[in-house]
Amino acid sequence: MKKLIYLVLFKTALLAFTNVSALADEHTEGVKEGKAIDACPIKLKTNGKCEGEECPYQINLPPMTIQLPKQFRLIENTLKEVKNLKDEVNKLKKSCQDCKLQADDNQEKVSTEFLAPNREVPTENSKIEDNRVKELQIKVKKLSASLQNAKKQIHLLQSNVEKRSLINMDNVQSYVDSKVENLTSFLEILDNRCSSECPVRQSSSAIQLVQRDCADYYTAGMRHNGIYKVIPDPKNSSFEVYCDMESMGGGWTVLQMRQDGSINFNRTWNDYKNGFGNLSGEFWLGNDKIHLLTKSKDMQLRIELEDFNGIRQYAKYEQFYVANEYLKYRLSVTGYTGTAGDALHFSKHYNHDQKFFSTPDKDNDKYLSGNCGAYYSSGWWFDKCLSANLNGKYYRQKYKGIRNGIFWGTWHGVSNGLPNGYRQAFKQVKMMIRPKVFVP
Ligand SMILES: [Ca+2]
Repeated sequence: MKKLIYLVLFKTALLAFTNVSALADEHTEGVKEGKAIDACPIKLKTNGKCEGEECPYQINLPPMTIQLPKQFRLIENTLKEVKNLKDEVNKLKKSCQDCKLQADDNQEKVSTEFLAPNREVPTENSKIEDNRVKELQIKVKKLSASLQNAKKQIHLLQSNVEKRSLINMDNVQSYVDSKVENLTSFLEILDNRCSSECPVRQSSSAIQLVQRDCADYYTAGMRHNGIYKVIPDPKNSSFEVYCDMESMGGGWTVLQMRQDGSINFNRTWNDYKNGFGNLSGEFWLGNDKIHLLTKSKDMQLRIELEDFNGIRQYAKYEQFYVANEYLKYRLSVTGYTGTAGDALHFSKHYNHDQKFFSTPDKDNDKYLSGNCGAYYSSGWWFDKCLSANLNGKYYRQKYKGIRNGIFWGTWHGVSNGLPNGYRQAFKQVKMMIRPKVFVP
């Protein structure tokens, strides 16, 4: 019964094969002839012994070629592409792995360089690394603390050095000043001793005729304004001065006069030392002469000012003295009274008292960044730089720009400023001295 079933199955398979073959033959003419040459290549034979009714059979089929539709070509190409892609992916995968290995290597190197001197025992290694990191952290903290400390020390030293240099400069300056003053007073004592003890000079009638300043002439009866010859110091030669015998009781020796701008006051140290201008017009008497006049007697100073609105005011100082050239003609001025205001002692930062004389060619001022004399085109006892300057440029009307004109910082309206940035100008300025003890 089973044999019959197998036979039917075999026949069906053979029929199916024949059908397929026929189908194939319809499409390919060339193959038809080749198939005719190999006649009946299908073989069926028994294979081994039968066991009961069941017998094994073996069927041999010839090699088979099946023509597939065109679309299968696409599948082939796709398969090729898939293969190529697979290769690419594999390559990339490998190179990625290489990269990762390299990266890991580097990381390891870096970490070992800084943290792990001992690589043999990884477990102990990490502990050692931790300790070393802690040590380093402590060291860094210590170093930063000592750096902070050093920085503080440097700042302290710097400020000390600055203080010391300032103190030293002041010390040196005051030391030199005091020495020169001692010498000056010693010379004066010698002078006085000589004039009192020297019989020749005492008997000289010429000395009694000497007028030391305009006050002496006034006392001697002279009442006219004009030029007189004075000898404030017997050791020095005589020189001419302009005497104001009419203003404010008379007896005034005039040190400076501005009235028309005819004389240029932008002058050198030597010009201010010796004096310049015209005694009957505008002039500066000269610092050496002013020194001698203020040295011979205690002098008071009177400053008279008049602006172009016809306003006249004055400033009077009870004590006025100008030191010698060695002391850079240092100004001593105190005891203000008057109407014009105390511009010589304007403020803590602008104070002309005890200041040296400066000129455009000689910087003795307190202004560290430059020369006030050059900046304000005149000689004066500049501070840093000025609240008063009677030797400034003579402007015939209010002016703009640098305040290099004749200036008096306490003049009415000066602190508020003129409209449009204009500056005050002065028509007339006069500086004159008279002995404190003078009685008109
Ligand atoms: Ca200066």
